[in-house]
Amino acid sequence: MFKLASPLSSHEAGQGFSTIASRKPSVSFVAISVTAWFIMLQLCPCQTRGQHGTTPHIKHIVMGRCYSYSALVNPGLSYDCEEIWRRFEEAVVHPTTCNVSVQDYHPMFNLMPQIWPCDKFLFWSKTRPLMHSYAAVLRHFWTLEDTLPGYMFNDLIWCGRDTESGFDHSSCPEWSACKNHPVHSLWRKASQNFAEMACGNITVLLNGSVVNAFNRKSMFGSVELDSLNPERVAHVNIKVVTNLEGPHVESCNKGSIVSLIQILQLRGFRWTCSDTDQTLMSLQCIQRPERSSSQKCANSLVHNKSLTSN
Ligand SMILES: *[C@@H]1O[C@H](CO)[C@@H](O)[C@H](O)[C@H]1NC(C)=O
Ligand SMILES: *[C@@H]1O[C@H](CO)[C@@H](O)[C@H](O)[C@H]1NC(C)=O
Ligand SMILES: *[C@@H]1O[C@H](CO)[C@@H](O)[C@H](O)[C@H]1NC(C)=O
Ligand SMILES: CC(=O)N[C@H]1CO[C@H](CO)[C@@H](O)[C@@H]1O
Repeated sequence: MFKLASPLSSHEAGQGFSTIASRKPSVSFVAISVTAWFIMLQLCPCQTRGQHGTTPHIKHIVMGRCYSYSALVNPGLSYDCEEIWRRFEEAVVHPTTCNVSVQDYHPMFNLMPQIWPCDKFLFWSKTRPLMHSYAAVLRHFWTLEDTLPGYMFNDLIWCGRDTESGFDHSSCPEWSACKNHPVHSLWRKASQNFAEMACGNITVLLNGSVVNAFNRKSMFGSVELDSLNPERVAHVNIKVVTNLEGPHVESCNKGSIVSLIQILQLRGFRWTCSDTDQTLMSLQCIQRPERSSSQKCANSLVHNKSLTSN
């Protein structure tokens, strides 16, 4: 229910999180504050205010998602969910709060091997909501959230306590406060694995309405790009998408996308770049019916009946 500052928006690295601090308030207070938060979230997509503790019931959530994933979402491989939780707990609660390295998660990740079919990998940065509908419409895409670790830890927050063992449920540090933040390290490792496995044609969805659509500090720019293997990846197909109402800040030949293309070229990738993708445009029109009357949407919806372009 609390779709908040997701770790997957780790793709906007360096931000803090927000969730509901768990104390023991009365039921009505909870109801009021939940409502208030909900309203705030509708109004304010800013995901920055920090200082909230480990997500309540994290063990049940993580293990429930693990069982759900192996039984329903992606049946086939079986995972030892109990053991995965144990390794997770060992990684998080032993070192100091701000010092959980990527290596500390290796034992846990070793229990989660996954193989993905080629041509399905979808990477994104600062386009999370649109990415979700895009992946839902073009059913064949796989994102980090479709991997076991992505599925299990999506939207959760966690950290240990410095002085005693166990999770800290009252407050966790911001990402920027730690060299090795427990949440950040897990997402680094998950993103790295995901990118290393990528093969065939891959798609990268970037936001042309922001400065630095391609940001070297984002999870895509700092981890995933460097983990892509030019021998496995046939084409990097970049799609730059701007908000219908603008601003149109970056495009395939403007701004940081140009640097991305340079990096790809230097590393020997073949690439394509599109900033006029009809499917993406139509999706935006459908999601914002109040804008569908705009000329852009009218054209795109009348002349392009089918959403699945290929
Ligand atoms: C972080 O942990 C590593 C071992 O996991 C240790 O070598 C290092 O000194 C620690 N750093 C800090 C700042 O606590
Ligand atoms: C681009 O980023 C802005 C600011 O974060 C966001 O409001 C907008 O929804 C994003 N656009 C797309 C197409 O994802
Ligand atoms: C991969 O992408 C290239 C360039 O966009 C395209 O020509 C090719 O048909 C694609 N291959 C597959 C298997 O999708
Ligand atoms: C009006 C409009 O945007 N039409 C587009 C529909 O889609 C085709 C390709 O799929 C484009 O060439 C048209 O420009």
